[in-house]
Amino acid sequence: MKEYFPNVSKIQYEGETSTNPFAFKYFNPDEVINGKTMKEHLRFTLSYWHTLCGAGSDPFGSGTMERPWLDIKDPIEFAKAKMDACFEIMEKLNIDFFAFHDRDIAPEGKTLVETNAILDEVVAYCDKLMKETGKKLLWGTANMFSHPRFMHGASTTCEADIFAFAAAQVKKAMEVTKLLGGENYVFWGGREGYETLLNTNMKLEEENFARFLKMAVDYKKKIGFTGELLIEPKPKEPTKHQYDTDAATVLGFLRKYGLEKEFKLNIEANHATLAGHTFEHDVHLARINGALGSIDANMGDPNLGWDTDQFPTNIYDATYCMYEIIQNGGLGKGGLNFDSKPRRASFEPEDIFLSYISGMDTFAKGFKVALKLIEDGVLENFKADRYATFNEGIGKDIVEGKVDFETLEKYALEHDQIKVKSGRQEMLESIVNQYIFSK
Ligand code: XLS
Ligand code: CA
Ligand code: CA
Repeated sequence: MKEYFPNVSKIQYEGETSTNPFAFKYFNPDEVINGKTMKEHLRFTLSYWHTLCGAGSDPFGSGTMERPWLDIKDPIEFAKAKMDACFEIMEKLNIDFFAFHDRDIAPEGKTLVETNAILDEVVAYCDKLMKETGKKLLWGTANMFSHPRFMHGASTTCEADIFAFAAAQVKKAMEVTKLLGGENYVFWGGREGYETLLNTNMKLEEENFARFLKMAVDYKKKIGFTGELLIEPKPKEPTKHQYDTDAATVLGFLRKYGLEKEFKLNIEANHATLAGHTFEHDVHLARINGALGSIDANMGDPNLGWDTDQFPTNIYDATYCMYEIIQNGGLGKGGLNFDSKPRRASFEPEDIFLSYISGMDTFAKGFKVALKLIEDGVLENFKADRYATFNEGIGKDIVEGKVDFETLEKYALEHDQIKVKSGRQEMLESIVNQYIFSK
């Protein structure tokens, strides 16, 4: 097989004193922690769309990315070359999983029949490489946002024929995901939203969205796909109002339509922050509702109001995210998918590797910090003490549902000289810093 990145050899762990940019400083894949290797804990995943398809274009300029397969003219050969490159990158970075949209791995043909045939050919090639290398598919999904036919949405479109087309596309994408042993199937509502109520029947769109998801659940069961179905919230971009705004909105929607047992959430950092939350807020909310499925690991830029999908280098975000994942008992079938892309000016092939190294090291370090914080119980002990009044007396009665407003009024009239305690936020932040700074 052709080597696409001859200048980069397999990335090794050299430890935090290393000055080699092409080495891991914190991610030591085979280091065993609590009975599992770091690699098993973190389940790092390559995002096919950014890594193999991202051209580096933006609204002001064309693509910049130098990629060694760009001169291949035949569309199928082009697709297979990208697949080869994908496996080379995973091998060199010690990444076990990848994730894709149907249209990332194979181009569309002139008809849906032709498109499906092209997809089958590339999937067969992918299957062969997976069997040879042991690499795994974290999730598959359908791209129902790039093609102009989806300008009004896919399952929330105003055109019934488009709804049917979208259903056919998801059906096929689920089959392909199952064939490749995918551990999850993701729904990100690309154009499932709207721009103006002047032309939108939101009630019908929302109901159709639920109908679509129900059909997906039925089909999953019919074909015996045992992976997890995940919904990925995002508040805006491309549409002004995306229906899957954030974790809370999606959980409410799923409950309204009786779908809450069928779906978990794929939480993306940059989407949580665009929704006005912290990353850890949405991860935490998913966890305490038993719905934490997987993570799209990236970060936005607080100075830019859009989905910049940067490789995650923020140690606080990584630590707080890993804190939730550890408390969740891991991610199960989920993983840490780098839905991240190098900046437009980081255009050389080597930048792919440098970007992944930065993200992987950040999460590896965040994992260790979070684990230590949990083992030492610093934050959880503080929280337990902060809420201790609910463990006894009137607090216990409240929690156990033994009191009503009248009982509580009687109690309050007799206990109205109350002393409350400080929340100690700065102290806790300083403790977290200490755990991050100390070796
Ligand atoms: C776009 C989303 C998308 C999903 C998969 O903003 O992040 O890439 O992860 O469709
Ligand atoms: Ca994403
Ligand atoms: Ca994104």
